[in-house]
Amino acid sequence: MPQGKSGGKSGGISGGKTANISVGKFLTFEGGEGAGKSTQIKRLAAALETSGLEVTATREPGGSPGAETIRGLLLDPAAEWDAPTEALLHFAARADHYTTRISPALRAGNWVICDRFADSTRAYQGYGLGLPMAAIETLYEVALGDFIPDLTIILDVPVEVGMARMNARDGGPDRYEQMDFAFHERLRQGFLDIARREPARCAVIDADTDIDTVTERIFDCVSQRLGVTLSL
Ligand code: ATM
Repeated sequence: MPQGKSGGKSGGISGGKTANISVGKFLTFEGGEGAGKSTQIKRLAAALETSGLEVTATREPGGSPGAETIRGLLLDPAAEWDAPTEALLHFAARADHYTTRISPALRAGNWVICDRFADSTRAYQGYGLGLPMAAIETLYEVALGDFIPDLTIILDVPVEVGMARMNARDGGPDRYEQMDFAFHERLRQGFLDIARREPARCAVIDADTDIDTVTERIFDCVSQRLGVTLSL
């Protein structure tokens, strides 16, 4: 079960939800652009289901009706949010996502896999845009109390590799994809720094190789850390 409040917010303005009845696990995937999160999440979800587990795959920003509405605001190309406003919107979305989707799924025993979570706010709004980490941690406490993922997988690729993969995709670049190399390097180093600070929660996977090898590395990591047997 997730460490900390184990499926119930015990801190923040929503304090009091301390019931420790979760039996599911909460896994998050993080990384910069072009790291391959979506493909790897699909593969992991399928393998966990094959092993007999119920899986909920979700994403941020978004993942619940309210949070998807906020995602629309965040990703609106016409919007010019400053870093504090962005962080507030991400945590508002996250609080709703947690309350209405993540927590109920964990309590039902599901393994929840989330494409991005709070480490993305630390990386993008903190390391990337310069918002003080203390402010981000305050918002975390308000939105989530002491709830933290059981495992965070950080897919690491050199910036030039991620950017090349991104440019090969259909569709125009979004706001962050347009940012310069230095911004993306701050993101990468930010994610690596988060992993160094929280080694029990985070695992860095070198994703600068073919898709099958990355999947193998992820399955090994999930098996070792969470005690399930997964096969390709
Ligand atoms: P996806 O591309 O993973 O759907 O995420 C949308 C963007 O939101 C992504 N940037 N790009 N491109 C990362 C950004 N983001 C943040 O800036 N802070 C956050 O807390 C989260 C969850 C996402």
